[in-house]
Amino acid sequence: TSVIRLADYRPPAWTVERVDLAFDLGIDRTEVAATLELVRQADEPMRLNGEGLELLELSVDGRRLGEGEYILANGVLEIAVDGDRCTLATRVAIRPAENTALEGLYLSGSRDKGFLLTQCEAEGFRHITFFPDRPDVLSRYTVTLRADRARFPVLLAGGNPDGAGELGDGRHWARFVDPHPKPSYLFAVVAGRLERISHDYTTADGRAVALHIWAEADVIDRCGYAMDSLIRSMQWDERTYGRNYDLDVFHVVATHDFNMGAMENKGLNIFNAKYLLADPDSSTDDEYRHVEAVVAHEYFHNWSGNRVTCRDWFQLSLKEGLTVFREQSFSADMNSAPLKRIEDVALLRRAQFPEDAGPLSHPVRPSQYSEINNFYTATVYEKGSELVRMLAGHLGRDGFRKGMDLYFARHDGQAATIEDFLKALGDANDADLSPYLAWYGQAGTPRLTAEGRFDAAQRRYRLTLRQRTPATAGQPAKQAVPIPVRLSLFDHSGAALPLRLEGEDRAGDTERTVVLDGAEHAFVFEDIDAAPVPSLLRGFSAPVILECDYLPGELAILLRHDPDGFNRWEAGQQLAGLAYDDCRDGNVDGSALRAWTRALADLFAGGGVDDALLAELLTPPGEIELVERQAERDPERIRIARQAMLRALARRIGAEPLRERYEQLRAATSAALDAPSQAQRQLKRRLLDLLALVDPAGAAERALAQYGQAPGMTDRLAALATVATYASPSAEEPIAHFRRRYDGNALALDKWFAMQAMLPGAEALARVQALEGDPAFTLKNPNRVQSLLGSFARANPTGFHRADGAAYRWLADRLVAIDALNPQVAARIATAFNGWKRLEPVRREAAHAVVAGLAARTDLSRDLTDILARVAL
Ligand code: BAL
Ligand code: ZN
Repeated sequence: TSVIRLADYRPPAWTVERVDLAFDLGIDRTEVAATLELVRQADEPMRLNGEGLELLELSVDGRRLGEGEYILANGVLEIAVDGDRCTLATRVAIRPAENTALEGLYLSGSRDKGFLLTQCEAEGFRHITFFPDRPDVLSRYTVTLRADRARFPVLLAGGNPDGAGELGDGRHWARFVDPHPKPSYLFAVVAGRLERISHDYTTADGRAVALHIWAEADVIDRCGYAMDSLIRSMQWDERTYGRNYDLDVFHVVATHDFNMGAMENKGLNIFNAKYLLADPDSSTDDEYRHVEAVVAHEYFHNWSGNRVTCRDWFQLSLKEGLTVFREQSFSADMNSAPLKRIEDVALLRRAQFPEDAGPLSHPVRPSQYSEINNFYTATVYEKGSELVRMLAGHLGRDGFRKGMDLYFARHDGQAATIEDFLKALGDANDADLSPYLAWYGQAGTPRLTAEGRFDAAQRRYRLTLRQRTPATAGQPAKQAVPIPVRLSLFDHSGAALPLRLEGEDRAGDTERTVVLDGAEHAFVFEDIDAAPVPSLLRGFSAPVILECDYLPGELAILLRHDPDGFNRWEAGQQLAGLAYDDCRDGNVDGSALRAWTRALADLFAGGGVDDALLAELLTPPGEIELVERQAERDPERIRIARQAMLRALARRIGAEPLRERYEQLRAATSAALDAPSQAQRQLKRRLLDLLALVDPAGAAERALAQYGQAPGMTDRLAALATVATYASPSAEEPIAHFRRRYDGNALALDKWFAMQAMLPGAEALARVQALEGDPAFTLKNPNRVQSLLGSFARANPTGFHRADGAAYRWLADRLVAIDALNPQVAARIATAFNGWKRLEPVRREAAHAVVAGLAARTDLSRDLTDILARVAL
């Protein structure tokens, strides 16, 4: 397969000023007539992308071209044209119902009831019409849709409505004009039987906007929370960044058949139903938060992505990292900032750190790709957001806002680069941010080592910071990056000390940020009376792995006393890591295990920590994160050690206090969505799981009762998972009950499949295979495949990594089948093999055989081939 390189970027030889598209929509066959006004930019032939298009007609400046007057090969239509401008007209036919890859125009749902929709990012538009399908070609779109009115009563495209009417013979039409030039990946149409909810919104700058959320009739009553979230997002972007919406109408559409989470098409966002629909009976608290976050994310793209877009796909993080950062800030403002930060950092560690440490590692701005769809990754999104967070931290709140204002003003209507972004932020603040570019070009998670030396005679504390980034796939040599380290020093009573660095005349705050911008630097703090406990990387000020030889007791001081919820959690996570080491090494009386359990038991008993934070503190790093602490990875042993540390914690707290606190929370149970109610549910779940380790019968009884009485999905699903994990025979009945209760509710069934796919142990494979036989299971629906196969392969280490390799072989078989339908989905699931090289020898051998076998095939998609080739290396 061919490789595309950032270094080879060249501006487009022809751009498109205007596009006029007319669709004659049909499920089996749709005709697309396109008229493009092209302008020459370089002395080259015109080249347009097109895949899977049946070319019916082609003309230039009104003259039809015959064969021999153009070349159509390998997805490129090449025409030699004289002059600097021309009008190109094409007519093509496409086949939506046959499109199982869900890229371009396709059918969601069944032939008789479903609707048509598009997905164009990254390169889907070329499956609809011939076009220079690259993000640096920005054009004004006019779109006319024609279709049978009874079958397609609703016709939508991006932009403002510009007329509609009847055509006779039962057909109708609608036209849309988008005044904002946009790249082809933001084009969208939707047609079918959909219902809507609406809201009249007025922007801060006075524009009346009709907001419409569309969904199929059976789920339209679950869109209210998304509408509320959209309104909050619009207001927040006006308030926080001065960004107003810029069309008269904003559509959002829900579909059950979608490869991504959602898509920010200009004026016509399309959502995976999973991230749009919410109701208490079928959605968990986490899902409510995800709906709010994803609605915000897609809306925020209207400026960070749409008005200012990416020059090429290497710059993907320019819009994604920035928009994730904006979304995280929004969610922190709407909910609890420390809890949001805990959630985001936990996700980064669970998803991005392993990616960055394995064969699929790549920089936030990759330098090459063979399939761009495989770069919508945790690195581009989550690490990308961390980089923006460091820049924002560097500039401060007002400086960052000034920088963003300049970025939007300077690049509005343009396709920009990461350099443009750093330059605008820097120019607005007279700052040089170019050292941060190194972060964008370098893969791997830096290790930050901290070493403290206290000098009693001089009353000084010398903190030496060093950095090193391990070699990653294809990138052996690494350079130093600027690492902002927010820090405090605590004395042993838990009080934060005022900080005065050597050379300063006065002590400042108790918290400050130092920047390590070379391989090593020592920071000397004055007026320190006793050896302090450093609290480093506060707020997770840089996406690095901290290596610091803390004594367990020192971390316990931070865990007990730090006033900041996030830092307290972070100290607890580090201490839990040491406690895990004790359990792994069979050291049941280890000092770290004792310090961790004692501190948490005291916090539990003391009652000074709110429910939500307590639930987080009681959750040590998961099995996937803990693999980093093993030389030879054996998921079974990791689970055993982790369960042992949780059991030690439960014993230390005591079964009776666990039961008592659980009962108090149970008595207060409601379905309310406010933060305290959510926190109660979260804590209740933790307590039930801890109780199961010391009082299995008592926990099972309570979980069964909770399942029966649950007022909403959060309590219901948590109870079901606890019973199924710790008392599996008694789970059969509630599992069957859940299945019947939610028959026909796709999103609830996804959770039912996923919960079972994640039940630990070697027997998980047989369960998953049995679930494949459920009539609701299909390989054609991405959400269903993710919920069963994805959850099993990527979130059930003991199940997937069976020592006999049976799960590897089974997954390989399914990957081939999925790939034939939907390459993007197959490629995503195949990333489960990312860490195979660091497994213990028996599993490694088994995984190797499977990966090598798959990688040797020549009949797989470019998407899957690319992942396999990199994983197998
Ligand atoms: N642009 C793809 C989906 C998203 O990140 O919003
Ligand atoms: Zn995005």
